[in-house]
Amino acid sequence: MPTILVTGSAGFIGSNFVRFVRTQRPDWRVIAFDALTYAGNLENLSDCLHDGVCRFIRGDIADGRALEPCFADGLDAVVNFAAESHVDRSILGAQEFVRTNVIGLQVLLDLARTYPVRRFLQVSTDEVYGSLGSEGFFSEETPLAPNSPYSASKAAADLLARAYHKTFDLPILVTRCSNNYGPYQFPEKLIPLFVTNLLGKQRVPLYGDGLNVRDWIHVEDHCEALLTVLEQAPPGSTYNIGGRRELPNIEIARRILQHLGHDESWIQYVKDRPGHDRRYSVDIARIERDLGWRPRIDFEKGLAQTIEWYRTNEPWWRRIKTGDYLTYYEKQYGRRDSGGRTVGGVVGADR
Ligand code: NAD
Ligand code: TDX
Repeated sequence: MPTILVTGSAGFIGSNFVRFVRTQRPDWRVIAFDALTYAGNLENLSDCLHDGVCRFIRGDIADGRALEPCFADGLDAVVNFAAESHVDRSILGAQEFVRTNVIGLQVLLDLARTYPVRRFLQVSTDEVYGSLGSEGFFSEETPLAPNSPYSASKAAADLLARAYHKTFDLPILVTRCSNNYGPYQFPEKLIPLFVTNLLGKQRVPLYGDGLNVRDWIHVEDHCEALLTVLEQAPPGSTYNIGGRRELPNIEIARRILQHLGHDESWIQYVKDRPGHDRRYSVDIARIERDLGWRPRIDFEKGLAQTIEWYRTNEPWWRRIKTGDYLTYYEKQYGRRDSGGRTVGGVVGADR
């Protein structure tokens, strides 16, 4: 029975991936590891922790002592989602981005040298390629040219992963995905921020001229692509993942406004993000050709379902907006956070 370590498992994509693996590969043991930073919310995994499939460990990936017992028990695969992931926060301060996204990965990679694993998947982003004008797209051969402290830290991680494959023959896989949307996304990112603001009768802040373009993919399509790469891709390979659905931000805003019955007076144009990448567009020919994966979820349907998910799950995002979610772990499991980021503790079934 394979055992898989999923780091960053209480965040948006990590928690969706744990849920996806649980349904698609019910015989796998899942160790869900997460520091529970502001972006981590154990509520995202609440339906996964009591069925005997998944075990949760609170810990920091930059702390080898917290991670070592997981590796020492024997792992088949590691999927690393753990990261500081919000571009705007990286502009306010880059230190945590370097610590988690670069040093955290180095700690994980060194443990994978000491305790070999069959597969190590580093979840990266299309932002490492930088920005495009109105023409062209990113292929896996496009040179890395990151523009934000966030994307620079992710690019550094990609290069470190590559070096550990070349130097130590570690079975590294790297995926670079475009912008995700779907349930459980932290409401500081574009789509959940706009939806929850409007549900709370607040206007939506659109940066600059609103014409920056992103390539959108539903998180479930991303999870399916990740599982495909994990199981089928040759070690040392890199795959782009995307939704083939480019839209300027103003169009995202319009669709959300329309769905929720508001007009464009609810848009508030605000100062642009410094270094704001103009356009991302991901060429996914390699994963389609080599591994037979393609995105399946229609954007209009996926967006409508996502907006309805936020409407139905108002208590979930209200607890985030008020800060109550930060005490969920302690309330559920009676453990005290000493203020450090390496509080140990295991909850859920021990398999
Ligand atoms: P997220 O911010 O929602 O979740 C990140 C998780 O990592 C949180 O649960 C947080 O607690 C955890 N974490 C942070 N620092 C940690 C540390 N030091 N040790 C252990 N856990 C830590 O992010 P997300 O949107 O789910 O993104 C997951 C990954 O996918 C990231 O690596 C991101 O770069 C990448 N990615 C995201 C997108 C997107 O559109 N959201 C697109 C492409 C790639
Ligand atoms: O309030 C806002 N107003 C606005 O106009 C916010 C939060 C964003 N925007 C714009 C900036 C971007 O052009 O919307 C676009 C999307 O912004 P984010 O949701 O912050 O995502 P982005 O910066 O594109 O990065 C995301 O996709 C790639 C994730 O946060 C990254 O983790 C991932 O790697």
